[in-house]
Amino acid sequence: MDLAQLVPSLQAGDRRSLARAITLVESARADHRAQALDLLQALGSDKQALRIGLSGTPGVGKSTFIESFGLMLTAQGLRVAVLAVDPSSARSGGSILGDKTRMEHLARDPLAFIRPSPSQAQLGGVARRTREAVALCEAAGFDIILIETVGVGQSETVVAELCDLFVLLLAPAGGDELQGVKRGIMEMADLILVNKADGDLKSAAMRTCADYAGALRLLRKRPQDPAGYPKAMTVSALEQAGLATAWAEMQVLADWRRAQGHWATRRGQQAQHWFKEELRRGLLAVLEQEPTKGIVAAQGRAVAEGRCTPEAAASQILALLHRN
Ligand SMILES: Nc1nc2c(ncn2[C@@H]2O[C@H](COP(=O)(O)OP(=O)(O)OP(=O)(O)O)[C@@H](O)[C@H]2O)c(=O)[nH]1
Ligand SMILES: [Mg+2]
Repeated sequence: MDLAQLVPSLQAGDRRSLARAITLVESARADHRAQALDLLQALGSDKQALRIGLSGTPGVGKSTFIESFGLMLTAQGLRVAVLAVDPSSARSGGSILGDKTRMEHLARDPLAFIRPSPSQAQLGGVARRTREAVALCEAAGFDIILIETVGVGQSETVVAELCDLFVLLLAPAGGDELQGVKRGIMEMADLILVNKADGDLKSAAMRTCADYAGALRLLRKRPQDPAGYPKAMTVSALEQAGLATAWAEMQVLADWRRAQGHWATRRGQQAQHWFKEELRRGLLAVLEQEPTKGIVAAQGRAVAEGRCTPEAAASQILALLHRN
C-alpha cells in the first residue's frame, strides 16, 4: 500500500481510501501492522469528531435508530461514520453489514460511511481495530462517529472507553417489570433513550422512561454532567420522533463538557487506558512466546508435581523477564 498516496486522499475525506485504511488496520499480517502504525502516525490527530457510543440489546432498534438519526444528521450537512464493536462470534460475518437493509438509505448517503465489524471473536482485537478505525474516520474529517454495540457484557466498557457520549437504547418494558439493566451500565450512560414510543407501545415507553429517569436521579452525581443530566427520554426510530430533541441534548452535554474541560480530560484518560491495555496485552503475549512459553510450561509441571510452590515458580519467571 502506498502511504504517500493514501494519506492525502484519506485526509481529503475519500471514503474508498478510508475503507482501504480500515482494512489495513484490521489485518493480522506483521508487515500490514507496521504500515498501519506508520499510517496512523502520519495522519496525526488534529481533527476531532463527536464520538457517540450506542448500546442496546438485540432487537431494541439500534439499526433503525442509526438509520433515522444518521439521516437527520446528514440532512444538516454533517458527515456521519458508523462503526460496530461486536465481540460475539455468533454474530460474526459482519453484524451491521447484515443489517444494511435497515440502514439502506444511510448506506447510500454520500455523507455517510458504514463499516461492518469484522468477524473477529477476541474483544481485545476488536477494541484495537475499532479504536484505530475511529482515528481514521476522524482524520477523514467525519463530524460524528456512531459506535454501535450489542449489549453483551464487556463490549459496553470497550465502547465507553472509545466515545465522548454514551447512549443507552432501551425498549419499553411490559407492565411494571424493570429490564435487567446492570447498575454499571446505567452509570456509564449519558443519555437513556427508550425507543419504540409509538402506536400501542407509546404509553409503556413513557412509563419505562419515567422509571429510568427516577433510577438515574438515584445515581451518584458525576463531575462531567451539568445539572439535570444524565437524562432519559422517549424516541421512535421508526417514526423519527424525538430524534431532534435527543440530538439537542447530546450537543448541550458535549458543549458543556468541552467548555468545562471534561472533554479533553476524558480523552486523555481514555488514551491512557488504551496505552495500559496494549501494554498488558503485549506482556501476556510474551508469556505465549518462546523461550518464555517453554519455561512457563516447565515451571507448571514443577508446581503440579510439588517440586516448587506456585509463588516461587511465578517469581522466578518474573525475575527472568525483569532481567531481559
Ligand atoms: N414500533 C417500533 N418498532 C421499531 C422501532 N425501531 C425499531 N423497531 C423494530 O424493531 C425490530 C428490531 O429493529 P433493529 O433496528 O433491527 O434492532 P437492532 O437493535 O439493530 O437489533 P440487532 O441488530 O439484532 O441487535 C425491527 O422489526 C424494527 O422495525 C420503533 O421506533 N418503533
Ligand atoms: Mg442491528
